[in-house]
Amino acid sequence: MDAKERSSDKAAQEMIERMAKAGQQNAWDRLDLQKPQCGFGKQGVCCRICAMGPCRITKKAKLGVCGADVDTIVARNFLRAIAAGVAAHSDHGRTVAEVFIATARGEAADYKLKDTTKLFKLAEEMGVETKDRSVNEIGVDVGLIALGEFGKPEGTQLMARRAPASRQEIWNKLGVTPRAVDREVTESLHRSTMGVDQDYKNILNHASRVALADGWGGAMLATELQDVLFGTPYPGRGEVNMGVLKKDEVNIIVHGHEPILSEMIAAASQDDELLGEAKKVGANGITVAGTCCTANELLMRHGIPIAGNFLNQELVIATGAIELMAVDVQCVMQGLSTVASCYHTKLVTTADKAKMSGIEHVTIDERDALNTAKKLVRMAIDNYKNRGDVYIPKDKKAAVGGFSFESINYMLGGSFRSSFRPLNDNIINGRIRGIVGVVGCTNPKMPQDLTHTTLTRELIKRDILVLTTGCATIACAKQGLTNPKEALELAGPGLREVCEAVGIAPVLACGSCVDNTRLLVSCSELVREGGLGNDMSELPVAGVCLESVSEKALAIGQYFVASGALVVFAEEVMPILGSENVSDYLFNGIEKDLGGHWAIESDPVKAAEMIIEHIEGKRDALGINKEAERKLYDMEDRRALTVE
Ligand code: BF8
Ligand code: SF4
Repeated sequence: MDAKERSSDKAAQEMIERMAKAGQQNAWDRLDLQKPQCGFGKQGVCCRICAMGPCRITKKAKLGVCGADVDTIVARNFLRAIAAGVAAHSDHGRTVAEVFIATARGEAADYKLKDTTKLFKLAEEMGVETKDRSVNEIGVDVGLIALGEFGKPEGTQLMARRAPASRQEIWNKLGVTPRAVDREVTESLHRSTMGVDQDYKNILNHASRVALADGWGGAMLATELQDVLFGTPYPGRGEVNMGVLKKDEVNIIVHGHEPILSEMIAAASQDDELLGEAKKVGANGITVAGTCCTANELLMRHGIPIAGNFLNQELVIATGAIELMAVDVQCVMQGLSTVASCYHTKLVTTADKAKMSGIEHVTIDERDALNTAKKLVRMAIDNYKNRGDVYIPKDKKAAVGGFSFESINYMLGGSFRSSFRPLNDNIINGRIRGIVGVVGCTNPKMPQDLTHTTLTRELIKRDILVLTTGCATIACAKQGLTNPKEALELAGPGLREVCEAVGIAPVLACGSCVDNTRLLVSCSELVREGGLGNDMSELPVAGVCLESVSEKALAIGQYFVASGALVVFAEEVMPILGSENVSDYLFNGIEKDLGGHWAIESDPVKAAEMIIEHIEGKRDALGINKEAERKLYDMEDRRALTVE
């Protein structure tokens, strides 16, 4: 297959060709070798939960050996995938909580509770006394309460109280208000084992509950605690794509998800002693760049460059310019070890729960984090002399990141009174038609980045503000869409006017995948601010991910649906179509229960149309389209009067 069909990213195309010439394999090649992929898996109709199986549902065999029907099997698989996604985000959150507590207790000297304003806000929300207490004392209590949310024996998620009252009522009525994360994940596995829950709607209800434990629990806590620990992001500049690598410097890639590691490597790379050592080996400096969500975390907080998203991870190594790639958890392809072995690149795993066979492991211990990071940087410096042939594509774009909930609030409301009011007003007056979250991965089944960027262009052209997270953010940034200068040219007149006045791009980079919770908090605030209905399901908003890869994306999709939003995925990545009942419930029926629903569309332009129609429908229902029309009519009237 031609490199252009594999990726819409020019730098990636060059690297794909370079790897092909060298006879090296990447994800696209492995996908080709997997073809044709299993139709049963794609439809979600294969079950291997018990030893009477594996069973798969066909025209001839309509039931599994235990008698499970297609609805049960598809729903169970969907629930299990979501539970795995929830476990991933939430385990990340739990690690952050542990480091947070160690920091507050003074056991992790290299970290600090940086954002005390946010700490005090969290303390208030959690009922932690702040009067006459030190930051660290408050921090210990906040950290312990947060850690409790993952496994507390009783009660529901504290963060779920951030949702509008109407939303909480809907959850309570349906019995899906999330309890402890561990409990919801455990119950997901229990319910979906052989011979337990056999009512697809009941299974899907729990899919909502476990997903909500992520969105309004584990992942939200990950974001909140990271903000306190590393600083709440505010808009800042950075650069994106492989052109950020430097031919004459030691290049280090940090890849994965938890900023615990990358924050320290970024700090270590600025150490004078290490910079001196780099000089001694003939390098002009040390460049740290990120891939995947870790990259978003670093761009958001420090403006550290991004080398690429999920499908770039192998390509980056093939530049021959990477001295060391340090990985922690999630979305780390095992294929990296093969590519790294073709170059001088040292691949190092750092999380004890995520090792790779035959790959060096250096544990990041929070009690000695900076020294561990320095050790890794030193390994990179030592490796500089082993470089062979280097080819770095030139492509890179200026990007702006850093749109936390707090910074959006600040940018819009100004320094005197941070507020969502101007955003609500501009949605009501129709300059901004609505808000869409363009999120998620890059999948070799589709040309890399193309659906995210085509869709985003369509949306901003039609005056829809785009908030983006995860690898979709990097896709947009690679094409200049998060850069106000370039992107404003592509925005519709209303959106452009608002963005120009505030000084932002029409596409706001909101961070990593756990940071999708920033979007939930923003939706909640849109309701609270007033004028856009009483519940999140009334808002002119939607979420979309057409290049999804990970189970985490399904968890995110489900918690947005269960929070009242429309969520659009591509058919190729939605393993539920084997059951008409499950599909019908997720595409339609669930709306009656939770106000949101799933939809399938693979074509980005058609997906944009679908979303716009949904947004206009919500606007009609709110009566704000009528208001805008009436205003226009009044103006015409007035003009007519003046002429007379
Ligand atoms: O959590 S967007 S490929 S990197 S799963 Fe993975 Fe998907 Fe990228 Fe981050 Ni999110
Ligand atoms: Fe087959 Fe039922 Fe066992 Fe699944 S649980 S493998 S459908 S027998």
